[in-house]
Amino acid sequence: MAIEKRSVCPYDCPDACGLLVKVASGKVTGVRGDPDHPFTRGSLCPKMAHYERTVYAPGRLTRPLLRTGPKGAGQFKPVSWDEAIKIIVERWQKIIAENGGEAILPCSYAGTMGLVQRNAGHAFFYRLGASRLDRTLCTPAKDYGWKAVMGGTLAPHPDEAAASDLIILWGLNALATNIHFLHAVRRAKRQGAAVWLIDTYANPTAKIADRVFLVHPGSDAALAVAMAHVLVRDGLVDQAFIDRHVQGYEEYKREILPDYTPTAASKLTGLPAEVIEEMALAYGRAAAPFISVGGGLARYGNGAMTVRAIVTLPALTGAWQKRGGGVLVGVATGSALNVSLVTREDLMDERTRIININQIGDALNDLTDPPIKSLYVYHSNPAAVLPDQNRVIQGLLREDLFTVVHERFLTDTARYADIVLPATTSLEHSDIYRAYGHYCLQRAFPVIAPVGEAKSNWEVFCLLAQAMGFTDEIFRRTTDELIEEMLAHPTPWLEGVDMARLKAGLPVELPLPADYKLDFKTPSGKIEIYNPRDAEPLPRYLPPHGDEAPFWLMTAPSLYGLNSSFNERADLIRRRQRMSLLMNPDDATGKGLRDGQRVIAFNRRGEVAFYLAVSPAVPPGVVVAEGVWWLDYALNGRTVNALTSQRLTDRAGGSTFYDTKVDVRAE
Ligand SMILES: Nc1nc2c(c(=O)[nH]1)N[C@H]1C(S)=C(S)[C@@H](COP(=O)(O)OP(=O)(O)OC[C@H]3O[C@@H](n4cnc5c(=O)[nH]c(N)nc54)[C@H](O)[C@@H]3O)O[C@H]1N2
Ligand SMILES: Nc1nc2c(c(=O)[nH]1)N[C@H]1C(S)=C(S)[C@@H](COP(=O)(O)OP(=O)(O)OC[C@H]3O[C@@H](n4cnc5c(=O)[nH]c(N)nc54)[C@H](O)[C@@H]3O)O[C@H]1N2
Ligand code: SF4
Ligand SMILES: [Mo]
Repeated sequence: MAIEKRSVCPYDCPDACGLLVKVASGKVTGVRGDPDHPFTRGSLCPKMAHYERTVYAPGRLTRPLLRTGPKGAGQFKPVSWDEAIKIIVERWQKIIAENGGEAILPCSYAGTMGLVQRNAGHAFFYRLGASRLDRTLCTPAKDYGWKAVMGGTLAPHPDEAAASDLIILWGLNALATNIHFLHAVRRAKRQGAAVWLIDTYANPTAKIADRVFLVHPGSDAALAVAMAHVLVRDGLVDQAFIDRHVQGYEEYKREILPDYTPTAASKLTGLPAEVIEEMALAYGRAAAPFISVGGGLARYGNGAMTVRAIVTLPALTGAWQKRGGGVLVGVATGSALNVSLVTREDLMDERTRIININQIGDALNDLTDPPIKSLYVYHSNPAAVLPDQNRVIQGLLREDLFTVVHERFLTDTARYADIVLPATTSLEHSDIYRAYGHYCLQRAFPVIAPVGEAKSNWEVFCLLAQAMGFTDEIFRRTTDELIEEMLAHPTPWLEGVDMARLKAGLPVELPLPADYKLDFKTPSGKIEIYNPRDAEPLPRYLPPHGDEAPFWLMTAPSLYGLNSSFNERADLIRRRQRMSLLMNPDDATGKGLRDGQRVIAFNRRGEVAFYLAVSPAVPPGVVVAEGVWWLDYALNGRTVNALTSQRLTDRAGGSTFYDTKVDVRAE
């Protein structure tokens, strides 16, 4: 007889859905959304509706593997865990003796968002003295932009958007990446709210928007500052709110806004000046406008500044004091649990060098003193998801690089490994999850036993620590003991939480203080349009990096994949169809290209073959490649990140995936 057990979706998605998992005779037979989850309310996205197909996918790794063929050939033989751990530790001890601990580099990212398994390697690698990794692949520039203006202010509760009369999805493909936010959007719409999408192409979310505004890639700051120009010019600002809560309004008005007329911004954004006027007036006249900002517009050389310019808007109209008004950049509840009990930075003897994850391609090939001699990858697929794929693969091909990959599947990266270790899925290990799109916390217990010989991230680091002779007590704890320890550590967030529910694996919502939206946690206690701590104290438009090529390349999310996850799923691959490049009909005609033919997108970093999909959803001068495919599906042995670059954002060392230009030719 089947029973249902609670769990949490572990993926890197703002929603962190509550799951009810059907189990019969020790096997998962189905998954549905947990109707008792306060934010996700019983629905799941198409990717997770059949999570059991991922758990039992034909490609699931069940035993440790040792490379037998050339690097990258994917030829391995099974070995025991004891053998695998022994090979790793002997090789590392030799590397440490010859080159020092910094010759070893961990590479992990966001395959699982659980606080223990996600951070499982930190204590071990600090203790080992390995090089450190700056994990800035996703949206550090977006977070920087928010903090530069708002400091540690709490984000508005996403469900508040239900009370808004104008919701702006600013570079957010919510239908693919944040579907449960749409619950509030739909409620607002039923009460007459307008919904706008501001994007670089009419992405799938366009169909739920009343208006779609397409801007030139990397130009949103010009739009935001020009909207501010009109708001001030036409007296649509809330002077009382500004006097009380805003720092730097006069400087912004005097030094920045005069240059940003709608006409000037039109040249940068491509939007007609009258449309910019219309947008500003509608924003200024809305009773409670709510902006939700996506990550894409921050993945440019000017990303942090763009976000600052957008975040400034509700300060001008006083939208913060209205129910339903404000701007949501991301929910930050990182301090709810004391994760340093797991990460244990104190185990680091000497501060070792830091390598930016976006620049692993160069680091693997160019670093000396010491060179990287070993890469340990867990819950990430760097060969597919990092920028500048040719450089990353060039590094992974090095005969003298000892690569270990702990994975659920034989990914693009695992193919280049010397040792592959099988990983559990989230249904096979414990963890505790927070979310970056809402205020819930939830603990998850294993629902089934590990498939084959799979082990969790934490278990593997405990084995490695023992084999290395590390006697620190932490490496003898279990995942559940670490979770209990975090839960026993008081934090302001946990006060007022029903701990019995949380410990039992039920979703709990962290309580928000009354009036939190007007409690501006910045050094001045005000919204800081003027930020004296930044070398650029006022928001303005800065140009993105760009490239010498005619088309901007949008490396946009897919509805049926999540970064490179879900490529194991035949059902989802069928829905994604094939590696396509979307192009505007006039551009295709201009290039003499036909719908459906094979083309090569290229720039100085690489060449990637796609099927051309001619589409009016894409404006001229832009091409779109949705989703990150595994190399198994590549047409010419490379996927989209062979085109993207290792350049960083203006602040916070972030990725610049969208700041990429290419040319296109027939294959
Ligand atoms: N189905 C699905 N869900 C996902 C993911 C996925 O890959 N697939 N990824 C997960 C992860 S790790 C993250 S970080 C989030 C990301 O979630 P989002 O923030 O929604 O996704 P982004 O990749 O940032 O892209 C959002 C939109 O930004 C647009 N965009 C690009 N450049 C610009 C610009 O200059 N201006 C404007 N206005 N728009 C621009 C893109 O065209 C795209 O439509 O989603 C998570 N959820
Ligand atoms: N071109 C382009 N590149 C992108 C993006 C894009 O939109 N376009 N998005 C970027 C963004 S926003 C992000 S956040 C990154 C994401 O980059 P990654 O975090 O590397 O994400 P995934 O591609 O999902 O790969 C995660 C891997 O972890 C494995 N895994 C899952 N759970 C576990 C576990 O418990 N243990 C172990 N050991 N393995 C596990 C999965 O099988 C999967 O292969 O990609 C970035 N790269
Ligand atoms: S990927 Fe996102 S929307 Fe889909 S089930 Fe997981 S948390 Fe929910
Ligand atoms: Mo991300």
